[in-house]
Amino acid sequence: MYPPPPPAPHRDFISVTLSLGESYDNSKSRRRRSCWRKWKQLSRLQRNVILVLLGFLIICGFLSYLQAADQWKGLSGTPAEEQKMKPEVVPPVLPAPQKEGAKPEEFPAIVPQKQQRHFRRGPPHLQIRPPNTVSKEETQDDAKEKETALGDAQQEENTQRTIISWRGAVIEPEQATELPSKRAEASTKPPFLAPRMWKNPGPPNERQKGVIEAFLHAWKGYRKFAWGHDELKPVSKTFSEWFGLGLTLIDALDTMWILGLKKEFKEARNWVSEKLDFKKNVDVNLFESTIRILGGLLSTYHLSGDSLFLRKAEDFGKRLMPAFTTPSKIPYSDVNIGTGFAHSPQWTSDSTVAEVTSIQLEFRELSRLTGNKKFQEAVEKVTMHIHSLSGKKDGLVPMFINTNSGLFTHPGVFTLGARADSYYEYLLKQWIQGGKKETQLLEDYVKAIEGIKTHLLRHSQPGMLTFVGELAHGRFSAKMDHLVCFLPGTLALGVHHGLPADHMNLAQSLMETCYQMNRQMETGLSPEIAHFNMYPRADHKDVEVKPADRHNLLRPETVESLFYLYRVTRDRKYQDWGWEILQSFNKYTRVPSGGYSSINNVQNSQKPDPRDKMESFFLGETLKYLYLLFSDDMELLSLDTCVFNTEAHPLPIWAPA
Ligand code: DMJ
Repeated sequence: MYPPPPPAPHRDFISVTLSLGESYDNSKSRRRRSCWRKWKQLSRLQRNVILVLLGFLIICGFLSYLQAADQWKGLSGTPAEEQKMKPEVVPPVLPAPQKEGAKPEEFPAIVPQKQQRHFRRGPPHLQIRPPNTVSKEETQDDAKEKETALGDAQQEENTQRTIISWRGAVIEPEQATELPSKRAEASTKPPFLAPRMWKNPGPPNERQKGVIEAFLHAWKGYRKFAWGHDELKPVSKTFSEWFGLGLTLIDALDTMWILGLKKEFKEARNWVSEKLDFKKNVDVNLFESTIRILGGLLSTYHLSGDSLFLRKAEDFGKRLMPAFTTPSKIPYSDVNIGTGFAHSPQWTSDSTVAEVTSIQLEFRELSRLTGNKKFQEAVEKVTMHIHSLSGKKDGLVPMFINTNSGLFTHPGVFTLGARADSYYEYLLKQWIQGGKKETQLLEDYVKAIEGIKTHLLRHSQPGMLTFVGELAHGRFSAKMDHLVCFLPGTLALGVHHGLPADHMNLAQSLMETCYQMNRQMETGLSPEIAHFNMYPRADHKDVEVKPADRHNLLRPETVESLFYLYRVTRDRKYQDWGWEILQSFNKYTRVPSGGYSSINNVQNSQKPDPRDKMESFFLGETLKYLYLLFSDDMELLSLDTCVFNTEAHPLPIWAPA
């Protein structure tokens, strides 16, 4: 046999036992079975102890579930899961909308909400969400919310706009598409008071038509030779600049609205929309720009409902705020609206008392409309400060105040004319604006009127005209600025709002005097300053004028007071006096090519000598008051719903009595 076959290799075997039909089973049933086996192996005692423990744990769990559910309900009224999903609350940017007539101290304070705590478990770093992601998400959500809010606000505002009509004509929504600042809008809608302040009047009467004709003549000159500039120089057919902000145009906006000059208003509105830019390196006088520009924009907003004017007013108001950054908080006289640099005049660190106390109506209203309290706070600090300041004489204030020390300077000189006049006017008007609640303003006003009676009131010879003179270090001067002729109107306004009847007697006597200051001049127009004759002399008249004071700047004060006197007494003589004055303006100050000019000599009807300047207040105030004086409609800008600022711009009374 061939060699034998090699031995079979040695093989190792692993024995694997497969139990067929019985696979690896970790199923619940198997686990249950083995648990059951173990349970069975326990003694009876062990089993009972476990059962008791289990029962106890179940009861505890159920009770704590009930308690937690109650707490969640109490907190949110929403299920706990929903509560977890809520985004974090963002602190409010502005206070909630204010109620009309709310006192400043009643305004809700801005209380930033506490950041919610995170109750997630884990190491601290896990609790901090990545800032980018969070802010992005939140910003998007916020943006969406704001968009919706703005949309709603705009829709509602548009609805309101369609209610406002121009003498019956519905205002086109496209005239008023711009919104006030997003900040103001997103959190509080401006309380829109035009419907209360402004009701469409009937057609103008003959005298009112005379005013419209005068306005259109003045506007013709401004439009042709000075469009978009501050003042018309009607004789030289050019313009002059003061602030470079279209002063006459802004001052005249609400007059055009009131006179029903739709075409002119629309054209001026377009200029404001397209050309008026406050981003300008220019110094403005705080007082003059507040009463004319801020006041003009605010009242035009109220009359027209066009939020363009509110947006502009807010922008301008913010640019004026640096004026208040003085050590005493008494504002500087001037501020650069482009750079924010505020300062006193070069020769002094004083401000004028009338100037720092006659910006309150406008700033307070701006705060009410925008929800931004800083405007109101700044001006009310000034009011409070002057209220408690020593150096007054029975309520009469000196003319200057220092911006560093906050003290009156040049004490001992008292006048109702330039540099002090509108201090008295704004005491009363703020009291009216605020709904007659700020009694300290009223007290200061009433006290001052008593001070006037005691120290400044005299009678002239031979006509016994009552006039308001001046006091300088105990010496009386029989000098009265035409500016003082605001006083009869202010006194009458006070009486209309419930002040003592003897104020009305004084108002009527002073009104007569102011009329005579016009009447006794050859031109029928008042000089800038009059001197009264106090001693009986055969060849002397009651009113005398010095050569340096014979000019007339087309000022409004006499016709302003005539308006109030007529509203309060309904005595037609006041309308007639106003009509005479309008005739005189037409005869001696009208420039044929367009516009009216201030004149140098009210005592020479042959040669009144034009000064070649039409002040913005001729359109803002003088013609407006004449138009209102000639109206028999007491509801036309009623004294019960609005208060005129010192530049004749009507602002709403917050809570009429
Ligand atoms: C206007 O600017 C205001 O009426 C101000 O109060 C005084 N001066 C002029 C008008 O005369």
